[in-house]
Amino acid sequence: MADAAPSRPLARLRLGDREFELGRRTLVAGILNCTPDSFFDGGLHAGPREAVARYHQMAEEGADWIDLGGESTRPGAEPVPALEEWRRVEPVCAAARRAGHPLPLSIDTTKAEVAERALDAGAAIVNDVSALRFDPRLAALAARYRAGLILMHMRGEPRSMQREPRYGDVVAEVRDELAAALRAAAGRGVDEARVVIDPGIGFGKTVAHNLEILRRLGEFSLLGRPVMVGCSRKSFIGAVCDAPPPERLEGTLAAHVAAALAGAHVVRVHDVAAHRRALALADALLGGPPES
Ligand code: HH2
Repeated sequence: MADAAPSRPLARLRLGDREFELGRRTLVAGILNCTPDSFFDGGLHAGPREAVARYHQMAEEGADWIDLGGESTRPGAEPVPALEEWRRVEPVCAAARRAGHPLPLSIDTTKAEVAERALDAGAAIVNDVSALRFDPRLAALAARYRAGLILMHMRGEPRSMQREPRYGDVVAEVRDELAAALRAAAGRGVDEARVVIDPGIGFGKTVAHNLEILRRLGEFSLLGRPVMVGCSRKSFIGAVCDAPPPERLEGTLAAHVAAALAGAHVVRVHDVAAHRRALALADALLGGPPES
């Protein structure tokens, strides 16, 4: 009989001098938006004290890394000046450093000025939702600091990306555009072993496009890099589950379990503890822990 069990290819990720094998367990990147206007947690962690408390809370809940952002990229969002963006995230970078970086920190920015300050403060990964389109200097910077680099796919820019996005074959086109971004990164000195790819759920995609990407996520493994996915409380979940952002946890867990079974190595989430529990099941189905 054919083996119908889901599987996930292992993938290696280099950060600094260290090399990690991804895929035995789904990694959880906890979202920490120090913004007044993010679509779900906007304003909740905008103050330094709340942001630092949230960092420690997500670490205790079992996050594998923290993705720190100071600019919302929700549809329609306006860009924030680099200095203001850095002012928002700096207290968390400082607190993480004081705590001896118990978890790797990724800086979710499209600006080299912000990324450089975060890398100086000890961030290990640059999360670029424009895949080097907005600020190509991010590539040389990531290379110089020997940091990880997340290349996320987006069509257009946040201000306008949801105006009638069109694709022929969305998976093939997103994958080809990510392949081109990977080549551009390598051309600017980035070691491919440091790159994570992300199809950019909700970034210039309709509900149908997002569902198609999740269904066929396994096709992204052809690029040979770890795959990250971020569905957390996004509007396609609202559309499918008929729920506003505060009521999208169950849909988010379902989407991320499906993503893990289809090959995601990392999921980007607002709700760390709930994901740890849900993903334990996905990982068990994939043949990983628990061992007993
Ligand atoms: N989604 C958001 C922001 N950054 N980075 C990656 N790699 N993948 C994603 O899917 C992704 C991302 C948008 O979500 P959120 O940060 O929750 O909201 P906002 O942009 O409003 O701050």
